[in-house]
This record gives sequence, structure tokens and C-alpha cells, in this order.
Amino acid sequence: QAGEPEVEVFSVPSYACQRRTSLENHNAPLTDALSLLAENAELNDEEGRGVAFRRAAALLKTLPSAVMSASQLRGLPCLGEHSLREILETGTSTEVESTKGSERFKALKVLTGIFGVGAKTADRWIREGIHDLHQLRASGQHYADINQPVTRAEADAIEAIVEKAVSSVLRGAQIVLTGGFRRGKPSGHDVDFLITHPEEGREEGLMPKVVSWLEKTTRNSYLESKDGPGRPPSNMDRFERCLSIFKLPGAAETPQRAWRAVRVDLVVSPISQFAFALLGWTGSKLFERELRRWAGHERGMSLSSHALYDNKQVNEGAASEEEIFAHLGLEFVPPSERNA
Ligand code: 8DG
Ligand code: MN
Ligand code: MN
Repeated sequence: QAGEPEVEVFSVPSYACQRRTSLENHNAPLTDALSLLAENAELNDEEGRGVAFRRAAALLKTLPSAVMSASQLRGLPCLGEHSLREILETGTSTEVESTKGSERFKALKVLTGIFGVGAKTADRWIREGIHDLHQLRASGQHYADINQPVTRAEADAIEAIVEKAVSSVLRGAQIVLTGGFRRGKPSGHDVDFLITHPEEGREEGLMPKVVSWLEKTTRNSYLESKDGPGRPPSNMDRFERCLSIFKLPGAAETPQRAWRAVRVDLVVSPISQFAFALLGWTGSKLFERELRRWAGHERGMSLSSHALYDNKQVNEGAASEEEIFAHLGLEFVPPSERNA
């Protein structure tokens, strides 16, 4: 028809694990708005709403160009109920604007921006009338570092230390950088490592040894380990895991010291489960969630960071991530395309 501009109607597979999502995002204004709504839902313990917003954002991140009109999204999964149309038409939405202006959201953001403070602690402080750093200081609470992103160069420096620790306590043990940095992100909220040994069983008991090596040898760069009795074990898996805090030179909130704290996630896996652990700890969180949903809903299988079981509870072994994707009937998606 004359005069009608041609608009591309996007067509996208439903599951994020069927798609490639690089760090290049053509719809940042939309995904930023949806991520803000997701964050607000998560900070308020509304997991279902959070996931719905994360899914919608992930879908837009995968599109090859900017969305110009809602009609281009016709028939796409999980875009119906949200403020998307309003954002497309007006550049923002009433929900996004009211969230941004909300005192509770602002307080949750500021307080969870403190190192080691999660939604639960922030919520308790808010109920005690603490909404910002000034009030927190006045309340006499122990004052922590502000979260600052970790750069790739800092991650590399920490990798060298962890590498040294691991090979010093067990010859032949290997480490792999996982998480966001393996997906090519230039910065992250922490640094994630997976540790293994090519001989099954040799990795047993490795974590305490690595941690004591770090404590003894690297006083200047190692602060503490957050595992042990104080920290409930993860309900997601049974790996030896340790949340460590490293010291890096840089501006800290407390003027008396010249370093800041950086979170490091250490996980030990036996070589027989290594491919599953690698896939499970590389992320993104939404990509992982979608992989498990695909496995369950579309294949009748069950995927974890340890194993893949088919519908007869038979363990499908795998020596590589490629094999796991093949077992799941999915095309292989490299780490750099898992930024859903
Ligand atoms: P960022 O740190 O750069 O902000 O992003 P990220 O590296 O993608 O996120 P992350 O919070 O460090 O998590 C990395 C992956 O690890 C993610 O896919 C989820 C996974 N993961 C946890 N906790 C646990 C757990 O307890 N068990 C298992 N199996 N996986 C986990 O974060
Ligand atoms: Mn990470
Ligand atoms: Mn992590």
C-alpha cells in the first residue's frame, strides 16, 4: 500500500536459550525501563513479577534493531501485560515514573548498594526509619563499602592470585573464570571462578585448603571468607562454594583505609560434573532459568549444575557444554551470546 512505511514484524523463539543474546542491545531505553520494574519487584520480594519483567527485557535484548511501534511485537511471548506499549508511545510509563519517584524504591536502591546488604536487611532498616546513608551512619550501624563494579582488569588480577592459590595447594588443579566475565561483560558485581582437577576425586576437600592458603599467603589482597557456620548452605546445589572478599586498591568509603572490598565466588566441582557446573555458573541468571524451563517443559528432563536427567531418571553424562545443548535438543549458544 502506498504511504504505509514498511515495518519489520519481529519473530523470536519463546525461550531465551533458543536465542542468541550478545551485549549489543538495540533497545536499551525499553530494557532499562523493564529492568527497573524487575528490580523493584525483586526488591519487594515479588519474584513472579520480577521474572515476567526480566523475560520481557531479555526478549527485547535479542532483537536485531530498535522497536519503533508495538505492532512489530505482535504475537511475541511475554510482552502483553506490561507498560511496554505506553513506553513505546510516550517514551516512559506511569509505572516506571512512579517507581523511580518512590521513596521506598530510592531507599532500597541506596541501602542495597552497600556491600553485602540485600533486600531483607534494607527492608528492616527502612522499617526502622533508615532511608539513606546519613541516617544509617547516625543509627550507629556498622558502615560498609559502597558497591562498585569490578573491572575486567581487576578480575584478571584476582584470577592470577586464585590460580596461584589453587595450583599451590593441589598440583594440576585448574580454574576457569565463569559468570559475567566469561560472557564478555566489561564489568561485574563480583568475580566467579570454577575450580576442578582432571582426576576425579582429587578435588575433594580443596576449598578449605585454598581458603587457608589465601588467608596465610595473601594478607594484602585477601580479606575474609564468608562461608562456614554463619552462612546457610545454598539450596541450589551441593558444590563446595565459598563467597570470599578480596581487597583491591581503590577509594573506600572509610577514609582510614586505602582499599576496597571485592566479592569473589569460588566453586569446586568434580571433573565428572564440570560441564554442568560450567554451564550453570556462566549465566546469565535468566538464561539459566530458561534452560531449566526448556529442559523441564519441552523435554521432560531435569537440568542442574550437577547433571541432566531424562524422563526415565537416566543421567545423561556430558564432557562439554556442547554435549549438554545437544542432549537438550538445542543449538549451541556460546557464552558471549548468553547475555539474556
Ligand atoms: P555480575 O556478577 O557480573 O553482576 O553477573 P553474573 O556473573 O552473571 O551473576 P552472578 O550473580 O555472579 O551469577 C553467576 C551465575 O551463577 C548465575 O548464572 C547464577 C549462578 N549461581 C548463583 N548462585 C548459585 C548457586 O547457589 N548455585 C548454582 N548452581 N548457581 C548459582 O549466582
Ligand atoms: Mn558474577
Ligand atoms: Mn557470583
